[in-house]
Amino acid sequence: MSGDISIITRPAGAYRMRTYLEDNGYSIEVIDYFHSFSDDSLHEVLEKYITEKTLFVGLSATFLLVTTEDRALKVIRLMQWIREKYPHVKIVVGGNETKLSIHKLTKSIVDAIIWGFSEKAMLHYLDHLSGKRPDPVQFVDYLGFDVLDGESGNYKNDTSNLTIKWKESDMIALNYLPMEISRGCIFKCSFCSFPLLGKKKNDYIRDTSNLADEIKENYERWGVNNYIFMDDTFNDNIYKIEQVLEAVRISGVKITYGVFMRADLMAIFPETIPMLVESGLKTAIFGFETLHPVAKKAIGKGYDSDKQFEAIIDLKSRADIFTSSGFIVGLPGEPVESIYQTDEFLWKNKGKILDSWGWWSLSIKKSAFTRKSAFEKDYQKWGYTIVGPGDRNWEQAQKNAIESPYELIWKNEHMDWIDSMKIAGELNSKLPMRSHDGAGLSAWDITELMGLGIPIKELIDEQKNHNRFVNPATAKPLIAKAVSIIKDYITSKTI
Ligand code: B12
Ligand code: SF4
Repeated sequence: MSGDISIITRPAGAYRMRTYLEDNGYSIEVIDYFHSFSDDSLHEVLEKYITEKTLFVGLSATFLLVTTEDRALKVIRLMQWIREKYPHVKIVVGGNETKLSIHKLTKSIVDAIIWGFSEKAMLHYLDHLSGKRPDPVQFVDYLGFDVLDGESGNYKNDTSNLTIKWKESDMIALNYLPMEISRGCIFKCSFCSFPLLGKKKNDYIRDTSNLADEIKENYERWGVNNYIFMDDTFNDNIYKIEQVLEAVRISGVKITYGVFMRADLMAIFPETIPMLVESGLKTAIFGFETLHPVAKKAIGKGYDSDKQFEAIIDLKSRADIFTSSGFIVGLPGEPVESIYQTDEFLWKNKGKILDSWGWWSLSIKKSAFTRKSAFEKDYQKWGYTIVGPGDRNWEQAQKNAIESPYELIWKNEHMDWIDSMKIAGELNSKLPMRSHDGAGLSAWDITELMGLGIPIKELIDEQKNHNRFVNPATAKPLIAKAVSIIKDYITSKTI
């Protein structure tokens, strides 16, 4: 076993796919914490589960950010091993499109790539492989791979049912699970490349009863009532919040959750604030990105900042809710001084408006098959020129823990990509790091730490009074317990 156990959080994608495929007659084994297994343990696990009937081994790439050579090579080694030992098994890469995760893969070890939400597309692929369906999936050649956009053509997924069925053999001993609420976002901010942007208001929202059933089942079977909600912009629709509140009521379970949302929508629809509180919101992650008037307008988030702050203060006055936001360095029209001014403002109001925040350098990806932001499609229009590929500064990028090989080095009137990384790194270095593993700041850790049993009030107070996420005395034994649960999970998969 390798010692790389740093992330307690787990992704939803593979579990959602398993639930869907098993509902359609297939049997799927999910091996989570892939990065924490040694090569030998991974071989043992695969030897245990792969039989002559096995159709495919899938790699879920949504969060498989292969930011180091080590991790990239681990993936390659595994795939080569599968290819040689089990030539009858297809190797499929899926999940949300990422160049980062496939940059070392070759066509000889990957049979297919299926990007994005893809329940229906994957079912078609398997039905053909297993002989249930004569017509094959129509892949497109992209960078030498057979690739399919999982949301294209007839593959639109039915999102009224987004159930994830957890099993005894999954690691459900921690009170912390992801749950899908809806897909897509009604907005189309110009830097954003989330899937299904600009959707119609009530598209891709799951049914209230379907959500209520999952909340109830997870509580009754596993004692879980603390969630991270999978939703790009939770409050982009009042109807959706009403439905979630209703689902929580029907389930009879008091839940807590963390989620992405927008503060301008709370200001415009103040009636949603008590609803958010009542439904169990505990960690709100806002996407301010900038406070600069020109940059705000350029990205499509131009609403009055003061009104947004008032809405957050209102939200915080009603319950213990941890608030945070991401900010981007390098947006159109924003000079360097403005970024430092924003940071100063955030520190001055720390705990009053935002409890924490993070700075990111603006990313302009080289290319993408399924998703491109407006900036990526037409960067000149926004005042950017491209100076070169990101790989040139791989070492620097690694130092800043930024996954660069598929980034472009951009330049605008105020800075270039390297400057923006440096500024983001400098500003983030003043913020508390996750004390248990030294990893970067993330408000999602708050939800995770709540799942370990640390009360939200303590987490907010620690952050405010000591500028640290957790009191090490409280957290250490809990984190040790979590790590031992993960280790037990790994052992359980190999024996
Ligand atoms: C919630 C979320 C988070 C949460 C995750 C919490 C958690 N435990 O899961 C937090 C805030 C922690 C987070 C962090 C980050 N995130 Co994020 N996040 C999301 C978000 C909004 C939802 C993800 C999700 O679970 N969706 C629901 C599941 C069901 O969808 P899914 O994973 O895509 O799975 C579906 C399909 O892809 C498919 N599938 C999945 N696996 C497989 C495997 C096979 C073989 C097949 C065939 C299909 C398949 O089946 C599922 C059903 O269709 C997405 C945007 C989005 N709308 O997807 C961004 C997103 C995944 N995040 C993104 C990024 C960049 C990050 C960060 C790197 C940000 C940062 N710089 O720190 C970090 C990385 C964290 C890490 N340690 O790896 C990018 C990923 C881009 C990429 N892959 O390169 C996305 C797509 C947003 C974007 N910019 O477009 N994120
Ligand atoms: S940045 Fe947020 S609000 Fe804007 S389009 Fe992306 S998910 Fe939607």
